[in-house]
Amino acid sequence: MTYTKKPNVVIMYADDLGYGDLSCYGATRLQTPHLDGLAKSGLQFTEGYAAAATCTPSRYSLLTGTYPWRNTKAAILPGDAPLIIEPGSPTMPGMFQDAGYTTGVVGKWHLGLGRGELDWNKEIDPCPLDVGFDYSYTMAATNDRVPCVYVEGRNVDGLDPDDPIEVTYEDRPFPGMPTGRDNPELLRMMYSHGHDMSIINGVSRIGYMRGGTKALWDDETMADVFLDKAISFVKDHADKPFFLYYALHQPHVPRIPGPRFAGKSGLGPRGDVILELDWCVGQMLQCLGELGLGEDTIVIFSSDNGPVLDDGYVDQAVELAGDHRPAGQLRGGKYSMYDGGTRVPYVLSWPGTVNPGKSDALLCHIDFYASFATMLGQELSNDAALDSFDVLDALLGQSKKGRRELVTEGTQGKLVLRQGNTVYIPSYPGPAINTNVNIELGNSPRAQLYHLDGDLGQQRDVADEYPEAVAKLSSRLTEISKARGTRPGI
Ligand code: NG6
Ligand code: CA
Repeated sequence: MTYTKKPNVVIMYADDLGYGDLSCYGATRLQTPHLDGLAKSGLQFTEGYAAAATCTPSRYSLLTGTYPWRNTKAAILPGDAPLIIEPGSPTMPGMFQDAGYTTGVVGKWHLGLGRGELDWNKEIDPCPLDVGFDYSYTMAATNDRVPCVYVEGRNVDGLDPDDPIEVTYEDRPFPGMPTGRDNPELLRMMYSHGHDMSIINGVSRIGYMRGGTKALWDDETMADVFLDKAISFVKDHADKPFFLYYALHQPHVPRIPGPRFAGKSGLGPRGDVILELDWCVGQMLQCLGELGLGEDTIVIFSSDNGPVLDDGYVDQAVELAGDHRPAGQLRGGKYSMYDGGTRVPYVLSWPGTVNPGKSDALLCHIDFYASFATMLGQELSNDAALDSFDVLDALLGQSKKGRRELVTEGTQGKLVLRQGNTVYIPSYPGPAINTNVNIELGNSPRAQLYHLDGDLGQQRDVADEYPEAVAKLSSRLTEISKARGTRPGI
């Protein structure tokens, strides 16, 4: 199938949303009508993966089409980390630019800024504008990391030059500035692990900052701020093709919903911000509809990694979860090598072109790059998208066949190989469970093998029964990890 028109592409990307967190993926304690509607109008994938079980690596792969562990810097970054994508190197947004699109990123960035020792009071170089985006309005890292300010293009938004910002990730609090550790009486949400440094808006974060008072974000309005910027971008570029990466911050910690959603889910702040996320998606879909762009726009929704309940704040996520299972029937969650770490909600809609339905094609976010390059007739250079597969037919529902094999990453460098329905987890040192977050990580002194057919929850390790399969998968994983890339033709 060839596509003569150039559809807009909007990727809405949640932060730490699990496979079981949406009602269209089986949640019953939460209702997510806008996302359910999107899934109903498009293709709902049941075997869609993020490339990694944490944010930075996963987003790195989304934008570069390359496995994150090929770049040793692609680990959870501090808020003052340098940009880990080389300016001028091939990226998916850059490919969209080459195809004549205007490109934008709004929301969570977490891929680093500058070249190190960044002065937040000067022009930020490099930034998203140097790796394929025409427009950017982001938070530098995460909502639990300083600096708690928005960055528009090369500048901190709303910064008063007379009140410069200072940021450090060394264990060096600014004299006289309160911290969660020393001033718990100032906190409106207590930390449970980590997150005991600078206090911003009554919430202690990771890292220390001082100054920039007028530029500080307000957690309650963050959803509205990002939504407004995302909608303005769409409106401003409605008359020609655009690519928007709308990286929503929910339901990452600290979970602080706007007043309309506070207390509405019955599951505490984590549930409330999922309702808020769903509403934001609904607003974006409504905007596209009102502009008459419905049939001209591919809308994708997914999440950067699996779910976690207690990720460092006492917000009752564990106590109020009841029988809600954020990873659905999958084992593990965020940080985990089990499927709960990387298998995520994954929906694509293109009304009028893609027939609604469900698909169990094996897909990964890493594949958008090569797939959309094919859709747009863009050639990929030899150093681009090193692990991205053209699965366009599966993405658009023309085929049920996606990838045959996929490598996912738990925490840094801990790789898992899925081939067909078989999952191989090598032996890795380390604790079986991260007791802070209470998630099974998948570390074991012995290699593990699971057949997902009939064992979706990875409960029956069959490694002992299939030693030959284990040996083969082990050498294949070594081969993949030593190769320059896996994309056919490179
Ligand atoms: C961890 C943080 C966690 C979260 C995560 C990044 C602690 C104890 N934990 O180091 O709260 O911020 O990093 O999440 O500090 S991610 O979704 O961006 O990968
Ligand atoms: Ca995340």
